[in-house]
Amino acid sequence: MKVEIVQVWRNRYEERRLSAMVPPLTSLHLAALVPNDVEVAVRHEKVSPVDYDTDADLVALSFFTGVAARAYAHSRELRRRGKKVVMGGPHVTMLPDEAAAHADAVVVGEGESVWRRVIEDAARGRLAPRYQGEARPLAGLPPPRYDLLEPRFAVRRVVMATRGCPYRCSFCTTAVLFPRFRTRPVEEVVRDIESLPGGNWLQRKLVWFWDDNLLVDRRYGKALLRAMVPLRKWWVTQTSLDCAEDEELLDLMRASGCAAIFIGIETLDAASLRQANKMFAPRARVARVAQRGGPGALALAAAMNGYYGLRQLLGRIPAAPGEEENEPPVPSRSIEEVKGASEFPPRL
Ligand code: B12
Ligand code: SF4
Repeated sequence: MKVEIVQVWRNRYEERRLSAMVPPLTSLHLAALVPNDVEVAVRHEKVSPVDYDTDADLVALSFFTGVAARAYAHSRELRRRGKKVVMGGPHVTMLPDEAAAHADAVVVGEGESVWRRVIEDAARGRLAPRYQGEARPLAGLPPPRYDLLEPRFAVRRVVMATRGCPYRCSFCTTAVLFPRFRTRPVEEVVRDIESLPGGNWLQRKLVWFWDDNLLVDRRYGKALLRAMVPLRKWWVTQTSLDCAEDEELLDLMRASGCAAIFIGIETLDAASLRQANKMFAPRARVARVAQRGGPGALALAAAMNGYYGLRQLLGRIPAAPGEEENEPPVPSRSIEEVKGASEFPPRL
């Protein structure tokens, strides 16, 4: 029995050839959960086209909404050649009935609780049309199969320490995909970070956390960062603005090698923020963090201005009705003030 896990992809800008910078964790993680006696391969469409004549018995397609139509087209071709196709991921979780019309089976929600069963059922020729995953505790997950990742990706050490986010911004799908906020044992995260052999200097140095809000649980975030200090890595993540006002956390971010963070500011318009249920990042807080100076402002400046080519790691939602177009996110003078005095990324 052979399983091939395919991350479906389409470049947003057809005329531009995007480099293969950083892969998602999904296929490497699902590959690690495949039983030992089953052969497994992973493929990201960004770097290798889907092989309709693959020798795999079961093809697992993972995709988000923007590429759903493409995933359905792949499925049609694969099934025409007698392959069994199972689908999962954000789009399938949100529109399972639509996806089910294009697959032999769909997995709704998180995969851990059902993925093994899917493979066993496929091996017996008895795939069920639908499997419902549960949001289970995350202790005991195996390290991702980094060894299977295509060599073209510039960043290889992709990790996830938490799942979900306790906030409920109305535009965000996180609460549907990962219904409860959960953390992994720090020692297992450190094990994953250390588990990838080889690679070039940057690939060994840089850790990319794909968490939705890595530092939102302060106690956990601090424990993780403390454990990371001796690893002497650089790391990148997404988190929410409230982290920029916790001095101890910021000190730990610097000491553990924070190279850049992505902060979703979205908008500074109060009515839009209320509509988005994102009142924890109001204009006053953004300005306060920027104007106060110190590491909080540096973290924000790092997020807004970028360092070492990691530019504009700032999430912004286009103007909502009634909101002024192109309003600068914070007084640019404040940003200019904090820029330049940066200690990010730290010199290790
Ligand atoms: C890495 C990532 C990216 C990367 C790489 C994407 C890629 N495919 O190569 C980059 C930065 C390029 C990116 C871009 C975008 N992304 Co993105 N991205 C992520 C992120 C942060 C992590 C994905 C990951 O590794 N997750 C870890 C694994 C463990 O979780 P998972 O993928 O959900 O898989 C679990 C289950 O879903 C399930 N599962 C998934 N697939 C399958 C398949 C099978 C067969 C089975 C059994 C189970 C299964 O099992 C897994 C374990 O439980 C997610 C958010 C998140 N935290 O997941 C957003 C996310 C996938 N992205 C999203 C979006 C919207 C985008 C953009 C459109 C954003 C934008 N406006 O520009 C762009 C699209 C780019 C394009 N080309 O069109 C949304 C998708 C929502 C949707 N409706 O589909 C997400 C969910 C973020 C969010 N909360 O809104 N993204
Ligand atoms: S803080 Fe970020 S991850 Fe959390 S719900 Fe809001 S947008 Fe989603």
